[in-house]
Parts: sequence; C-alpha cells; structure tokens
Amino acid sequence: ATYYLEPSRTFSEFLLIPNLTTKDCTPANVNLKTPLVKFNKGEEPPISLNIPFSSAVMQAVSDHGMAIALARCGGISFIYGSQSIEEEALMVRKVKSYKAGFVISRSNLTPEHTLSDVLDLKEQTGHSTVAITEDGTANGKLLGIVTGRDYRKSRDPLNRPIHQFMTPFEKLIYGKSGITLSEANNLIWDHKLNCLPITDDEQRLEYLVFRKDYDEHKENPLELLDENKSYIVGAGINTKDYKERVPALVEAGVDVLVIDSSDGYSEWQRETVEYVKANFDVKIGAGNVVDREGFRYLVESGADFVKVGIGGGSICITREQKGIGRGQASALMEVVEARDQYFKETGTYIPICSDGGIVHDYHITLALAMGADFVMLGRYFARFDESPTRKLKVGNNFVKEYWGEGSNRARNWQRYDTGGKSKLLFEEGVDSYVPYAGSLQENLDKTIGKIKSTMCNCGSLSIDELKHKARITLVSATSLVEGGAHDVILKESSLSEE
Ligand code: MZP
Repeated sequence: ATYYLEPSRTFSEFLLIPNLTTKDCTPANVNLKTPLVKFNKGEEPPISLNIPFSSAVMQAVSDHGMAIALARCGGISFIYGSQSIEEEALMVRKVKSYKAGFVISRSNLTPEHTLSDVLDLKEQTGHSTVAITEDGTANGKLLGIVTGRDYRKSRDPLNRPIHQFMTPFEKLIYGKSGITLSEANNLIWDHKLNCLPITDDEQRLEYLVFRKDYDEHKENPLELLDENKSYIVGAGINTKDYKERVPALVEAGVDVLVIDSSDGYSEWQRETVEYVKANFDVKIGAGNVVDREGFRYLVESGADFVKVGIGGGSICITREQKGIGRGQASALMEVVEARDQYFKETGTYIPICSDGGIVHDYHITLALAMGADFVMLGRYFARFDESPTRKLKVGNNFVKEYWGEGSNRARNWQRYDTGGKSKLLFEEGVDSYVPYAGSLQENLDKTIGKIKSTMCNCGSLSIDELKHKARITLVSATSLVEGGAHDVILKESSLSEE
C-alpha cells in the first residue's frame, strides 16, 4: 500500500488571516462571477455563474422550482437524475421555458375569471409574471399584474373574481389611471415600491402592481417582462442509461450535464464523457474525485469541470460503510494543485466544484480561497421553501425532509454502482430532517453578505484575487474552542443563531 500519513483535513480546521483592506475594497465592489466550464487562457468561459453556488443533484434538493429560484439569483441547480428520463427532461423543459413575464390580453381574461384561472394559465405557460393589459401588448393599458411568488402566496381560497380580490389599498400613492405597463414598471422601479396602486381619475383603486418579484431580480423590470431570456439549468446523469438520457435532456434544452457518482475515478465515467463529447454540443462535468490522479483522468477524458468530494456530505455514511473518502479540505487542495499544474501545461483552465460538507457559511469562503470555483450544497438548500420536500413540525420546530441519494428512500443505485447487480445492496446515505430556514433569497443574501465581507477582510474583490492572496492557517483543536463563545454564560436569545 501507499501511505498518506498526513491526516486529511476538513474546512473547520482552517481559518483565513486578514490581508490589508484598501478603501475601495467594500462588499459592494466585490464580484462573485465565476467560471462553470473549462476555457482556454485569454478566452472568456463559455458559461459563467454570477454567484459560486450550485445545488446538489438530489431528489430532496434540485427540482425545477429550486432551479428557477437559484438561477434567478445567479447560481445553478443540477436537476436530480434518480427519476425517469421523461420526468427529468420535463423538469429541465420547465426551467428553460420559464419566462420572467407574460402579457395577456383582456379578451383572454375578463374580470370574471378567478385567480385560479390566472394561476392555471401561469402554470401552463411557465411564466412567473402575468401582466394583464387591455390589448395584450406591453404598451397596452395595464389592467393588473400577478407575480410569481406573491401570487402563489396570495392564492385566493374563496376563488373570487380578480376584481374582488384586488381590494382597495388604503394608502394611495399614485392617482394615475390608464398608464401603460411600461410606464407602471418605470414607476415601480424608480420609486422602489413594494406595491403600486393604480387608481382611476377619482382616486379609486383600479388595480395593484406588485414589486416583490422585481426586487428579487434586482434588474430592470422592463427587461424582464414579455423578453425571451431563459434561465440556465444543469442535470445529473449516470453511467448506465446515458445513451437514452442525454439525448432527452439535450432536446429539453439543458445547458450543462454532470455525471452524478460517489466515486468518479472510473472507466464508466470516461466512456460517458467521451460519448457525450462525440455526439452532442453540451457541456459535461464529472466526478467525484479526491486526488490528482482522479482529476487528471477525468480531464483527459474531456470533462468540462470536475467535482471534488467523497464522504463529506451531511447525509453521507460512505466513509463508515465502505471506508473510502478523504477530508474535504485536503481533497480540494490536492485537486486544485493538479488543476493549476494542468493549466500551466496546457493553457486550459478546468473549474473545480467543491461538493458536500459545507456546514458554516465561512466554509464556502474557505473553499473558494483554497481554489474551488464554485461549491455544491445539499443540506444548505434543502432547508428552504424552494426545496421539493415536505415542511413538517417536529416538537416545536419546523423542519424539512432531507435524504441522501444512497439512502433506501432515494434508491439511486446507479450513483454507487461499481458493476454487478442493478440495485442498492446497502445504504450509503441517511434519511433526515434539517431545520426549516425560510426563503432561498433571504438566506442566500445573508450568506453572500458574509462571503463578500470576508473577502474584503482578505483584501480581495474577486474570487480569483482571493485564491491568489488568501493566507490560510491550520487551527488546533484547542483554538477551535477559542473561536466560539466561551467562558461566558449564554443568554437564551443568543443561542438561536447558527
Ligand atoms: P451536503 O451539502 O448535504 O453536506 O452534501 C451534499 C452532497 O452529498 C451531494 O452533492 C452529494 O455529492 C453527496 N451525497 C448525496 N447523497 C449522498 C448519500 O446518500 C451523498 N450518501 O453523499
């Protein structure tokens, strides 16, 4: 045997040492844009993310709902592959056909239609925002707007006609009637309103225009309504049925594939990557690996990015069951070194995804500082409204369900297959709960705020700068104790935050 006598390390064993923070180094100036797939020196990556986040290829995490919510924030979801080819392709299609806005005409929808009618229409067309105008064009007189999340929340249990549902709004802000959709959008945007009541000439409310959706986008709403931009989406595949699955996903419009496997250093993966590269013009990531040899093998097979991590996932018991794996930080550091070496030799940059084992937000910053281009998170996203699992009350707490792909519940045997019988022989994952945490947007904003703030501490305005400048120190078990609140008696309220 070959021995690696240095212990393998996890993120919690490291801290960042601050660098000089210059005055221009403020969170507002930090850019988190990062490459998703390989590119050559001096060229732009064909696909980039605006934030270095991807959601895990898991039943309990990444369906079309999660994919739309995360893409809207600048990240990417990989739709889970442990479902039928048709169902997975349909989820991809739903994300790709999802439009930020949709205008329908009065002749299609009268005030006698109910909110459910509009909801059905919205679902059928896959649009997040339905704007109702008199003549059905963006310049037609606006009759009302129903936006995605607001709308779902406000689904009227009494099924009243639309005009009854839009009850008078007490504080009238604008006494303007008959304005066009474009004008209304401008008003909403200029005045940063949560809700714009539009009244008739006698200051009676005619309809409300919601702003929340626009707020989330932080983009000009004019660009969002009626345009044809589609969100970016990824999808998981396996090394068994790829000859049927990949064509269906490509046909559905998938942007990038990833081979989902607990151990990616295999000839199965090489064959799969080679097949995809030879037959389709679609990007494909491979993994997971934990060392330089695995990285090199997948890259030489043609992989567009490589995923790192075995056994570190919160629901994973692979290390206990099979005794394979490596501390996530050690695995990442070695693969990054191999990536940088490969770049030096060939001029081709291979993005690396650190997958699993992120517990605290600062672990993400550490992963980026250590050279990851983006992270993949399961537990983190499973806690939000947008994950596809049930929200339950256990004791006094709300929780969401979260189960591993290697659990009996998911039965994703393809992910663990090393040849042999087509079934899951033993479990490598658990079925669990995670604390419910609210909406994705709110939580992501907070996490991103922390990452940007830490990057400023480290004097870095971009992920690339952070990688080069970061100074990282190992911490001893005793200094870990020093890092938390210690030697004080905590008050109840200060215990609640993570
Ligand atoms: P985490 O973010 O919950 O710590 O880890 C998520 C990652 O765990 C996934 O992206 C995947 O690589 C891995 N995973 C998914 N299912 C299992 C399992 O059942 C697993 N063992 O290890």
